[in-house]
Amino acid sequence: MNKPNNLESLWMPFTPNKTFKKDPRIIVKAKDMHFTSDDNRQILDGTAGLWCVNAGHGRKKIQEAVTQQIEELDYSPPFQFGHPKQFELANRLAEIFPEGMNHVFFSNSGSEAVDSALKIALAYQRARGHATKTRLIGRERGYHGVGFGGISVGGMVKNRMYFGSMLSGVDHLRHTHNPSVNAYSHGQPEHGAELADDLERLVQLHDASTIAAVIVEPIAGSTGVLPPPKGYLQRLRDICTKHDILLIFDEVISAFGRLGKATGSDYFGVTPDIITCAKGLTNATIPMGATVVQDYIYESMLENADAPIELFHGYTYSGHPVACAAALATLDIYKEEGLFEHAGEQAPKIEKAAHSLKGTKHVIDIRNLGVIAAIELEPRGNAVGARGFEVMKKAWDLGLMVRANGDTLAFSPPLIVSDAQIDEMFTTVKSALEQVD
Ligand code: PXG
Ligand code: PLP
Repeated sequence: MNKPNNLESLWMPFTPNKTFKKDPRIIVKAKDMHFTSDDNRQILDGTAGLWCVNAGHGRKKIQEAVTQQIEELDYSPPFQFGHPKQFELANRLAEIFPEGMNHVFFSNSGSEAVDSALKIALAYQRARGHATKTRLIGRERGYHGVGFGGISVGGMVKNRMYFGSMLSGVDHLRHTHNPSVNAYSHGQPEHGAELADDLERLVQLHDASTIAAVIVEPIAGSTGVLPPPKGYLQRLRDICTKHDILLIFDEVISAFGRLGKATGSDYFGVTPDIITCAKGLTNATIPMGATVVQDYIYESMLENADAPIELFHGYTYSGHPVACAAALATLDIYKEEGLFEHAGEQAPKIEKAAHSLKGTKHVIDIRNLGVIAAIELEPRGNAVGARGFEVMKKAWDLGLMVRANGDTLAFSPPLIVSDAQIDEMFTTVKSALEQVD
C-alpha cells in the first residue's frame, strides 16, 4: 500500500503539518541517486536525504550486513556488556579520524552525539580538577540538533525561542556570514578570520577559568551553508589552546566525505579536542551517532574517576549491533569505492555549476565547499522562507529534491553524484527559480 489514507495521526518533525497534509510529498522507494515518489516519478536526490545518504541509496552491502546482524545478534545491552562489532567500529573510526582521537562514545543521532560531547567536556574538566570550568560557548546561527544542550549552544532563533531558558551559563560567538564583503565567494570566504577573536572577548568577560568548551560546526550547514572564513578555524583553535578551553567540532554534516576527506578537521587541517558525527556514519540506513575524543580526555577521565563508572552517561541503544554492522559496511563502501576522493573530484564541478546561477532570478548569493552548495534567494517581502519553500516544491514537481533552509537552497547530493547529475541539479533548480515569483 503506497498511499496512506489518513495522514492525521502523525505529527511530522520540522514540517508545516497543515500545509503538508493538504499537498503531501510521499516517497516510497530509493535507489542510488534517486527517490521514487508515490505517483511513480523519479526524483534526483540533491540532498542525500538530510545530508546523510553519502554512498547513495539502497546499498546491497549494507542491507546484507544489517540482515545478517539481526539474525546473529539483534541486540545486546551496552551497559556492563560488550559485543564485538562496537569495538571493531570504534577502532575503524580511530583509524580515519585525526591522530590522537582514538576513543569513541556511541549514541543514536547527531543531537545525542552533541549532548554526549557537552557532557563529556563538563565531566572531563571536573575530573581534571577544573570544576569551575562549566560554561559552554556556541555560535550564532549554529545548529547542534534539538536536545536541550544542542539548542542552548545552538544559534537558530526558532529552535530556541519556544523552549524556555534552556541551559544556563551559555554564551555565543558571532556568526561568520558577511555578504557585504564575501558574497559569491568560491569556497572559503576571504574575510572574517578575526571573528574568532570573539572568544577572546568572552574570556575577558567570563574568565577562562569558567569556560569548559566551545562548539562550532566547521562549516555551518542547517543555517544555510556558511563555509568558515579562511584562517578562522585555526584562530579559534589557537585561542582555545591559549586559554585551556576544549574545542568541539560538530561534524554531523562535514564528516564522512562531504568535504572530500574523512572529517572536516582533516580537510581544514585543524584538530579539535572532540568531534561529533552521525548521518553518513551508517549511510543513514540505521540511526547512529558518535562522539570521538582525544586520548587525553579519555585517559584523564579513567585516571581521575571518583567512582568505578567513569562517565554516568549512555543510551539503551549505544553501539547497537545492527547500527554497528551498518556502519562497518558503510566504511567499507567509502574505502572500496574511494568515495571521499570522488567527492573531492566532484567539488570543483559543483562549485562551477552552482556559481553559473549568478544572475538568475531571485539569487543574491551563492556559496560552496566540497560536495555542498547553497543558493540564497532574496526573501519575498516580509514572508521570510516563503520563496525558498516554493522553489523546493517546484523542484520536487520537476524531479529534484533540494533543501530550503529559509530562503537558502542547500545542495548536498550523495558523494556518488555524476557530472551529468550535477548539471541536472542546477539546470532543474534554475528552471524552478524562473517559474516562481
Ligand atoms: N549537529 C549538526 C551540525 C547537524 O547538522 C545535528 C547536529 C543533529 O543531528 P540529528 O541526527 O539529531 O538530526 C545536525 C543535523 C537541514 C537539516 O535542513 C540538518 C540537520 C538535521 C535536519 C535538517 O539542513 N542536521
Ligand atoms: N525514559 C525511561 C522511562 C527509561 O526507562 C529510559 C531508559 O531506560 C529512557 C527514558 C532513556 O531511553 P534511551 O536509553 O533509549 O535514551
